[in-house]
Amino acid sequence: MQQAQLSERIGTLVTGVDLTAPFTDEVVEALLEAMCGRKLLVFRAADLSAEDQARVVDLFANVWDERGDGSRHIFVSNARAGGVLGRPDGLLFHSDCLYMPAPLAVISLYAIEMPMSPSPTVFANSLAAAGDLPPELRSRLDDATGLFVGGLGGYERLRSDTASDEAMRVEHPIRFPDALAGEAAMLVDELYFDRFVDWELEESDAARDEIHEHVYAEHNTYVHHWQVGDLVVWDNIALQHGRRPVPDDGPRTLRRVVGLDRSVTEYEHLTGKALEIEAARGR
Ligand SMILES: O=C(O)CCC(=O)C(=O)O
Ligand SMILES: [Fe+2]
Repeated sequence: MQQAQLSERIGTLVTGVDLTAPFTDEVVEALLEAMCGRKLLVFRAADLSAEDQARVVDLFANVWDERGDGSRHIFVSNARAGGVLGRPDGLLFHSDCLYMPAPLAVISLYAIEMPMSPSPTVFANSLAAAGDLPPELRSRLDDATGLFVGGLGGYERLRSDTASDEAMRVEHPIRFPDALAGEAAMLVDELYFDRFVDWELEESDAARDEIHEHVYAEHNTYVHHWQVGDLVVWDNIALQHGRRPVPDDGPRTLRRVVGLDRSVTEYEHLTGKALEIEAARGR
């Protein structure tokens, strides 16, 4: 197995591993170590099956059947019936499902078809950025709690005060434990983070802005330009991701398999029902 670093703080391109056969103990150990250190792995794998994709995710977390139909995958697509996130809009930086009691631990996307100029997915290492904060702000976050608001879709930021009653609301420690990294991450994203609990709103918004300057700094990000056959697997707690607008020049389809931390029980996460509603809305 060989690795090549993709950016200063995020990602490694893994080659020399056969994803269609069971992994040896040695490879499992190397992949866990790579995920811990680099937070995102890229594989180039032509014609990867959904089962093989799930076997990769299963190395890092319990595969979660998002739609609840036994298929264990969905499509992020502007072209497939039942696909999600298919609008041409960009997506604000986020970690998936921060508005749930149990956010996803791992996300994987496999590029099945890409348009002429595919819009990239951009990643930011919020865990690493915690170390760049001024010491005073950093130590204030140690025992801070965040309020997260959202739902499926995720094109626009909701605020707790104005969001509907149905919007999910949940509180998490800002320095959220990241089992894969073996250290605490920093959950302050653009999309779902509403505010620091018990801070003055003005102070909370100012801290959010200051944190984002560090999180989205160029040296702290990685831009993935998709090619058909790319499998990208990442730590959803350590990293945030966003998307530049999808150009209207053809089908863009990614097969998505996700995982929950091994300690999570089903009822702490979402059922497939909400996804069905979203797919029916055609987003
Ligand atoms: O379409 C993309 O580039 C990213 C989609 C996304 O946010 C997700 O699958 O969680
Ligand atoms: Fe996402």
